[in-house]
Order: sequence, then C-alpha cells, then structure tokens
Amino acid sequence: MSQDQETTRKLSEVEHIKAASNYLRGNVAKELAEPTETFSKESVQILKHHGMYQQEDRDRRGKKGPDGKPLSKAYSLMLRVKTPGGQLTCDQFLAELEIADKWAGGTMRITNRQDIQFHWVLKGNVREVIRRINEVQLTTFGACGDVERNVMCCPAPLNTDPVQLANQQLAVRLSNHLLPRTRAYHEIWLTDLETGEKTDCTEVPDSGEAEPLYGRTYLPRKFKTAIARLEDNCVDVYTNDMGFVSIREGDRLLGYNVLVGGGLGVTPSDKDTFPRLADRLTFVKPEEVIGIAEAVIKFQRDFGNREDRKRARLKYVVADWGIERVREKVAEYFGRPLALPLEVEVTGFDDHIGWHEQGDGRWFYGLNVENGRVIDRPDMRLKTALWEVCRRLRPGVRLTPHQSVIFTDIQPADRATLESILRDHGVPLHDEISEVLRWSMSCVALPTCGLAVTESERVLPGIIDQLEGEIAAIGLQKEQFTVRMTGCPNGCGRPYNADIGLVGRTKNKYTIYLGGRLVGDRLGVPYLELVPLEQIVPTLVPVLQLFREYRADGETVGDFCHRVGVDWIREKLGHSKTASPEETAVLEE
Ligand code: SRM
Ligand code: SF4
Repeated sequence: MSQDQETTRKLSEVEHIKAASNYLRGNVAKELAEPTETFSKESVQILKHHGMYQQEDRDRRGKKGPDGKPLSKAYSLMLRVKTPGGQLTCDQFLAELEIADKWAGGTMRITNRQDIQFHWVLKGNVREVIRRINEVQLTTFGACGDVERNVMCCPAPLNTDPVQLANQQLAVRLSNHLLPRTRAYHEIWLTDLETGEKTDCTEVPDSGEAEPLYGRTYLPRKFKTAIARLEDNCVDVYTNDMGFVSIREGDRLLGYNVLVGGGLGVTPSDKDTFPRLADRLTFVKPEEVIGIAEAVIKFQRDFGNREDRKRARLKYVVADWGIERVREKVAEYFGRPLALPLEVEVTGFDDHIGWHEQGDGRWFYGLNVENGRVIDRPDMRLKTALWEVCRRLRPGVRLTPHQSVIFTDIQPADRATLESILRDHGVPLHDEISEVLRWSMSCVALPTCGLAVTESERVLPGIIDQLEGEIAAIGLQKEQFTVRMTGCPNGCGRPYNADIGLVGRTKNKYTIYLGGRLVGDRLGVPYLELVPLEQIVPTLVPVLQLFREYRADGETVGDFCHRVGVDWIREKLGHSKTASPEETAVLEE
C-alpha cells in the first residue's frame, strides 16, 4: 500500500499511537521515572508491545473504605514472559517463582500459550522485575502487542523423535526471527544494566532498517503462531493466525502444512466478528518455513484492517477474501507459487499429564495445574512443591498449552522423590484428579482482567467440583471431554472449540456452547444463552444424561452434541430456542 493510500484511510487510534511512538519508545521512559501510579493511555498501548498491561484491582470497584469514600483503583501491571514452545531451564523457572514471591503478590500463572504471567506488579518495581527476567535470558518483549506473540509448540520431550525435536527448535527459531528489531525495549529497561550507559530514546530515522519486517506501525493486530504434529494437536493449532502442522515419513520430517486465519475473539455488538478455525494454505519444506512465515506476516501487515481493531485479525482477511485469493497474494510475497497443502488433518490431542518415558532412559512428568494458577493455599502448597522439585531434582521445565507444567529428564530412581514432594505439599498426582478437571481450562477474568464481564478462574473450580459428583453419579467419570470457561466473549480460554464452552456474557450469566471437541478441529454452537452461574451444572447434567442414553459407539460428548444438534437437545429437554426481548438486548450489547 502506498503512503498516500495509507494516509487517506481513517486509521484507528492505536495506529496513530504506534506511528508516533518512534518504534515503540513513546513517553514510556519519561513516565517510568515519574512518581505516579500509572502510565498515560498512549504509553499503555506501547507497553503492551513490551509485554505488559496496566490493570486495576476490579474487586475494589464500587466499594467504599471505612471513611465512606470510594476505594482507590489500586493500579498495577501484568507482565507476560515469553517462552517459545514453553521450554525453560530449572534456574529460569526458579527465577520466575522468586519474582512471583518478591513482586507479584506471591503468585504467577501459566498461560494457555505456554507463557508465565505475573499480576500485581507495581509501577515502581516493574523495571527491576524486567531486569530479573532478562538476567535469566527470558523476555517479556513481544509477549503482547501487535506483533508475533509467543510461538507455541508441543512441549513433550520426546527426545528420540527427530520430528518433535525439529519442531521444538523451530519454535525458538521462529520466535527469535519474528521478534521486533527496535532497540526500544533494551533502551528503556536494560541499557544501563548491559553497558552502564543511560537510557537513550532518541529519534530513529525512518529508513526501513529499524523494523524491516513490521515497519513503523507494526501489525494491525496481535498475531499468533503454533506448531503441531499431525498426531498431537495439544497447541490447538486451528485457533492461531498461522499454524504449522509437521508431516513425517517415519522419522523423517517431510515438511509442514501451513494454516492461516484462525482466531476466537468475538465482539457481540459487531455482527461481523466471529470465532474461526484456520484454513490450509500450502505445504512447505522445512527450510521454507521462515520464508513462508514472513510472507504471511507481510500479507497481514499490508492487508489487515487498520481502521477497525475489532476486525483487524488475519482471520477476517481470510474469511473475506477466501483462501484461494489469499494463496495467490501470499505467493507474491513468498516469491513463487505456493504448493497445495496435503489433504491431512490432525488426529489427536495429548495433554502429557502423568509419567512418560522420554526416549533416553529418563522420564518426564506432566503435572496438572488447575487453570495455570501457581500459588500456595493452606490445603495445597503448589508453589512450594514446584520450588522443592526444582531445588532437589533439577529437572528441565516445560509449560503446556493447557496451563500445566512438565518436569523433564527425571532419572528412574527419582520418580518416587518427585511424587513424595507433591504428596507432602498436598498436590494431587495425575491419577488422583478427575478427567473433567484434567481437561478443563479457564481464562483469568476477575479481578485483574479489564475486559471481564463475569467470573471465570475463581468459579470454575467450584463448577468442576459439582460436575465431578454428578458425572460419577451418571457413570461418565472415565469420559474425556473439555470444559472451558471465559469471563467474556474474547475467548482466551479457547471455549469455542471445546466439547462444552462457558462464555461470560453479562454479570453472572454465561452462554453455553456445545459440540466442539478435544482435538480442536470443530467449533461448538450456542446451546443456551444467559445461563446464571448457579444454573450451569443443573443445565449440563441433563445433556450428559442424554449423551449417556443416546451416544453412538465410541462417541465423545462433543461428537454426540454435534451429531444430534443443539435443536434436538433443546427439544428433548424442553428449552426454548428463542431469546426473550430482554435477553436479546443483553446479547446485542
Ligand atoms: Fe487473551 C485479551 C489473557 C490467550 C483472545 N487476554 C486478553 C487480556 C490481555 C485482557 C486485555 O486485553 O486487557 C487478558 C489478560 C487478563 C489478565 O488479567 O491476565 C488475556 N489470553 C489471556 C490468557 C492469560 C488466558 C489464560 O488464562 O491463559 C492467555 C495468554 C496467552 C499468552 O500467553 O499469550 C490468553 N487470548 C488467548 C487466546 C487463546 C490462544 O491464543 O490460544 C485467545 C483466543 C485466540 C485468539 O487470539 O483469537 C485470546 N485475549 C483475546 C482477545 C480477543 C482477540 C480478538 O481477536 O478479538 C483479547 C481482547 C483483545 O485483544 O482486544 C484478549
Ligand atoms: Fe479477560 Fe475475556 Fe480474556 Fe477472560 S476471555 S481473560 S475475561 S479478555
């Protein structure tokens, strides 16, 4: 697009902020030095690219203190640490636990894109936290913002599988290659640490060299990439802007099917927004991956919507243009015609929980972390247990796309020690948790997420507790199906392709989606709208009873709901399909 065309378009406010930021510097350094609790609204947008969000404690909203005055907002920052493929050393993980204790309210969270998030970091401490993160060779740079986010990859240490090892190396290579090139992050947060020099945020000339891939205004929106194996889609590859599915012949990596156009966020007030699963674009050889990734990103950079952020993800270009036209255009950036993708789709999903031989005589242990929350509670001292495992056994650490943790390289003789450390801290082992808990996932929501309209992380454990009893009573305790919950329709907990999705819609009320499935290649559909929190379990139990009664051989919950359809389920259970006028008004908000 020419400069003239660019300027005649009515760009969104964020585009102007990025353009004026001198490659992501803006006023951040100046505001950081000021004795205030917060950053300006422009800096807040720039800071996202540096991996942080300004937040307030939402539990304080509308509350008054003993003096009768409204409570202050209690601002803090959320910092996201990027870990490509979820791969960490023991010392890096220990450093994260230490940060959680010192600066982040004693807790941290494993995200469903294999990152670590700290909440509650005060502005005055943020520089020190970033320094500590970088000291152990990790970064928050590019973990958020309009750039490539963390590149996901199946974390299982299958050390004798060359395809898996190639994929894991690719995650790191892609992530490094797609990092923004601006020195802003180093200047603002790290310069004097590295060189003893003072922060210097001088104007950078617009030569095109400062950001060869992204340019001055970066991408129109966040951009997400994942690498899956055909036999294991634990990364939920179809929900990403760009996906790579490795295809093998025995132990030999033939190449990758490249997918484009996945994404889940919905803005209910905009009927033109929707969750979407990615389409197959092309097949590339291993050595062509970086080239095709760049081509797809440049395509989105130039054709993604920069006027309306609600419709700015790549998925809308793919939906509006159709995959054939996208293929032709991406080929121009790639420099030659694109081969057609292979006619194959993923077939499995493994969460890697429990003990597994890793192929070199050692073992790995996948530990389910409920909703990724790492914290010590009186009955379960999970944070201390993780600390103790690292300190005593020095394992490698991997974060999973299901918000959990894997300890790698465990000697057979140390397996019992690991289990006893977990037991001693009240942490249930893999075979002591229910299937429904194991496959559940929630987004963060209240009290930190500024976009939450309902609870999620804080209420899903209660729902799972109730469901466990009900499911056992129906005799379905061995079934594997996903229950995923979010506090708003943005879909962070990936509810739209789950067997059962619970999506917060308005205070205390949720839309229930049915018909996705574990392998992640199908979207569910809305079953009932505006179900009050306390009615979720009583609403789901009859559906599960129908499943038990009418399921076909080998059918999963999601497959069953998809086959019979939500209309049939509603009719059987006497639910009305149409929303009342009041409900319609809420749903269109
Ligand atoms: Fe997300 C925004 C948390 C995975 C779609 N997401 C947010 C913010 C930053 C809220 C905000 O913008 O102010 C949330 C921070 C809450 C907090 O207090 O920590 C947030 N998203 C999360 C995490 C932590 C959920 C989790 O519990 O694991 C995940 C962090 C992943 C990471 O490490 O990078 C997270 N978010 C996702 C996913 C799932 C995925 O990527 O696999 C999605 C759906 C896929 C997609 O991108 O479409 C997702 N998050 C969104 C959206 C909707 C985007 C859209 O295209 O409409 C928003 C809102 C936005 O961008 O405006 C959002
Ligand atoms: Fe926040 Fe909504 Fe994402 Fe949950 S789904 S973390 S409530 S933006």
